[in-house]
Amino acid sequence: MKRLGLIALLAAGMQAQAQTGRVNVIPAPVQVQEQTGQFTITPQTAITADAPFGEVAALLSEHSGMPFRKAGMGNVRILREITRQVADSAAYRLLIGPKEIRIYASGRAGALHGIYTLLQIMATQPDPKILPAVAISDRPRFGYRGLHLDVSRHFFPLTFVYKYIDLMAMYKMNVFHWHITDGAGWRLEIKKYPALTQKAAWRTHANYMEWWKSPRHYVEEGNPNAYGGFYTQDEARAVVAYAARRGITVIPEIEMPGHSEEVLAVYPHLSCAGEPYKQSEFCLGNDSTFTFLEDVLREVMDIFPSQYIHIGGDEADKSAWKKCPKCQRRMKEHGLANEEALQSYAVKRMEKFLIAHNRKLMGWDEILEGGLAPEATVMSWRGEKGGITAASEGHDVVMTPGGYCYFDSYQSDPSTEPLTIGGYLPLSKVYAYEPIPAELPAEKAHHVLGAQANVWAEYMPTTYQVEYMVFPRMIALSEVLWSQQEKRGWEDFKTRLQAHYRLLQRKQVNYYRPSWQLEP
Ligand code: TNX
Repeated sequence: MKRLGLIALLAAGMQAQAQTGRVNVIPAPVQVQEQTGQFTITPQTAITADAPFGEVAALLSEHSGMPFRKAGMGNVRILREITRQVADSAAYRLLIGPKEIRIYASGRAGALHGIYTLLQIMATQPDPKILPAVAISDRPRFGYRGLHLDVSRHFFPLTFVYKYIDLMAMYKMNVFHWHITDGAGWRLEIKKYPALTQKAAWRTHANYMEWWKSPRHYVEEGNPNAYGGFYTQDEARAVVAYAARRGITVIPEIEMPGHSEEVLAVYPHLSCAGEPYKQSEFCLGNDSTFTFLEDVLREVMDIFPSQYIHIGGDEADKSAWKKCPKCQRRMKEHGLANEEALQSYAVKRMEKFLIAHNRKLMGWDEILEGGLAPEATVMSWRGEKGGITAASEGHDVVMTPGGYCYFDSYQSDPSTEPLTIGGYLPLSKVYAYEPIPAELPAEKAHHVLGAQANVWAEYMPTTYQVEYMVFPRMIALSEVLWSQQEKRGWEDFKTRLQAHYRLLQRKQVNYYRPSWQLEP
């Protein structure tokens, strides 16, 4: 009996040992030293923090269930340390030992990154209460690590926006680009222009692909056949605060001059023809257009404290301006040689307005055409060319080239996948992306702030589908953007990723399960 008891005890010990897996952090930290031993979370485990990190500690407590003790000793400690190792305010050190967990950071961003690494280790372990001992030192490579969401083509509820932000934070993504307006529906309450949400947010078909082929009709909110929705200003403010608490900046995008059918449907006097459904672009010869846009941006800036305001600028069809006497008059008046120059005039005018309000303009790479606004930041989406040009001219750039960053494309053999807009972007290709183009002179490389994946929702009618398209590709992008180049390795990433499927399952994410045999 006695011997059996000993064997049982040994077996139990071995089992506990076997339950501790490897440390599988994504994005890969600068340094990971795995050690022997483990930390076991018990009901006695508690968090304490140096004064500047009280809020970070509260967040860790909310996500982990471990209590936060404002005064007194806890064995999970978030400490302010100003040494060379964590001089960068986004850097941190995380030490998991048998008796204590310690996070060191010099700034709030670093402390947040530390707690997310800890939460990730918990969520990827077989038993989230038994953590392997480890010493991690870490800091980011790029300062802009973005993910976008189109809520116009299909509307996604607030609860999903929160989930999206939570998942971004888990992978240290730090910019949420919220595409809140487009031809398929306006999604933000604007007090001065109520028709934008009483009508331009509601259309006749739930499915975008059916709707855009039919005469484009918007209906009043409350119509029994209306599909759509919008966020109130209070809701958008709550999203901004929720994201900020997790280290994420929300950049709003208000589309202009193109992709604006929904506005012109309810305020037709802002189009060249003065009629709805005739064109997608604002009339740029009309002063009311600028009044409208400035009024809208004033309310937008009041909600979103981000340094950048994204004004779109993509895919404007210039033919209506060619036929419009007001646009032609404006061109003459300002010596603008063609319609591209007219668009450039409008973008520069918006930039002046934003700068006067202490903000910066960001736009899609079409804003290069006809001359870039003096301080604009360019989002390079039609390949890397626009980004290279802008950075060479000394402008800041965010890379989002379609071939690497468009998560609306197929991630596997199309015959086995739900319908998408097209293109092929397997996980391995996202992982292979290098945001600094080889052609860019080295002394201009600092203009590449980072990169972003775009999630256009034409073919994503549900949040379930959005999750499927974003995961695990966003996880690969997070490593591209955060990890030092020499720390990146596809085989090692794939091994670590296996443990992250556990995290995605625990968070009820509908991710795509890659079939490695099919991957090139
Ligand atoms: C181009 S990317 C667009 C979007 C579409 C997307 C589909 C960009 C600036 N404009 O309006 O949704 O392609 O991939």
